[in-house]
Parts: sequence; structure tokens; C-alpha cells
Amino acid sequence: MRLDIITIFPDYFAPLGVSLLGKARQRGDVDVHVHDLRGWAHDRHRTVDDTPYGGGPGMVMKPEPWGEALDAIAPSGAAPRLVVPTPSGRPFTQETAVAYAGEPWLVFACGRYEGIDARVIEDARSRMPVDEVSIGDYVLAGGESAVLVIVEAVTRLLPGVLGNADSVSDDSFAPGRMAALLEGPVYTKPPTWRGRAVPPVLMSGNHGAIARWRRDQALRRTAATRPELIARNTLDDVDRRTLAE
Ligand code: 6GU
Repeated sequence: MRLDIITIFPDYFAPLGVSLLGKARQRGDVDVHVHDLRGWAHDRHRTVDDTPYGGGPGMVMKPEPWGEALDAIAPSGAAPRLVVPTPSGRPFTQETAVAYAGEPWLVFACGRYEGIDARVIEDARSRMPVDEVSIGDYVLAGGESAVLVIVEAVTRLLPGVLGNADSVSDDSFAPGRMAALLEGPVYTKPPTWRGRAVPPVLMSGNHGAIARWRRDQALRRTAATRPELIARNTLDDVDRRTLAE
């Protein structure tokens, strides 16, 4: 998978060199290119922003550097998916992450200030698929931290990146039986710590009982912290009894 990131703060992406993704890059499983938008600004101050038409606070990113950057990174004929992080976008979810993990090439356009001149996105849509996505209902100062979030959510799904393919399918929000349930508590050694014992069922060796206990914990945690998610699950009689307790 190839990832291009266009930003006025290339240093923001230093974390992409460490941990699982850093190793995936060393192996050549992921090819990441970070570009400084100011490289496509041509005045002495390398200006990338200007005042908004119609007035109002803040600054808007000028279209010309963005147009040139996108032309250079995705020349005509090449059609990556362009991902534009913005609080006005569609919610980025685990489903989006799974879809992006199946794409060969993603380009991320990080806006700062009040956003990017809208014509840049319109123009890009004439030659490549474009998604405006939001990572949640709050406002960030720029798209950079959202791109770090999206890249981590996507690349950990790539074959070989996580190391343990099973831990992906058990995730909270993973498609399947755990579709919209939050994962319950986890434990490791020692069996008793500060007087607190690990739930005995986890040490019983009874895999059926363990799976049932984990599902019950997930159901209870979801009902307590994200009750709106319960309706998205297919519940059987045992599930309903757990939730009624
Ligand atoms: Cl994706 N970008 C920005 N700038 N702010 C956000 C966001 C994205 N998602 C939530 N807030």
C-alpha cells in the first residue's frame, strides 16, 4: 500500500517511523511519502493561506499550491483515493478503515486554518475518488492528527502488520459477531494481584464458557457506556437475559 501525505507540518508525521508501522515500512509492506505543501508555493514567503471571501474569522488555504501538489503526486491517469480530514466530513469508522485497507493508494490532504478552498476538492473529484472524513464530533486545529489516527487504524489491518491476525477479528467494532460491541476486560498473570483475583472462568480451560463470559462482559460494557450500539447487534435469548440482569 502507498500513502502520500500533504501537509505544511511534515515533522508532525515522525511517529509513522516507529512501532508496527515503522517496521512495516522497513519491510516494504507500506510505502509512505510525506510532502511539504510549501514546496508548491512560489512567492518569497511560500504563502499557502489567504483571507476568506465573504469575510469572517481566520484564513483559508489557497487553491494553487494544492492544485499543483495533487497534479504532481497523482498525475493524469493515476487515480489514488484522496482523503481529506475535516470536521464536516462523513464519520470515519472501522468499516471505513477496512475499506481503506483494501485500497492500493491513499493520498491525504491536511488542511489547517479554516480549511481548503472548496474548488480544490471539486477539481480533484473530476479525476479521482475523494472522501471528506471526520474522526469525531470535535474540532482539531488541523487534519494532521486525524491523519495519524486514520493511518494507524488502516495499516494495522494490513496482512502482516499486526503480527496476530486474530486480534483484529476480536476488536471492538470488528465486522462479524462482535459487530457493534465493545471489548470487555482482559487479564494476565499473576492470578491474584493486590488481593484481586482473575475471574476463575478464564482459568477454567472451558473455551465455550470463556467465549460466553467474554460476550456477556462485552454486552454489559456496551450497554453501560454506549447503549445506542446495542440496537446494532443481533441478540439471542442468552444475550437478552444477560442484558436484563
Ligand atoms: Cl478529520 N479534521 C479536523 N481538522 N478536525 C476534526 C476532524 C478532522 N475530525 C474531527 N475534528
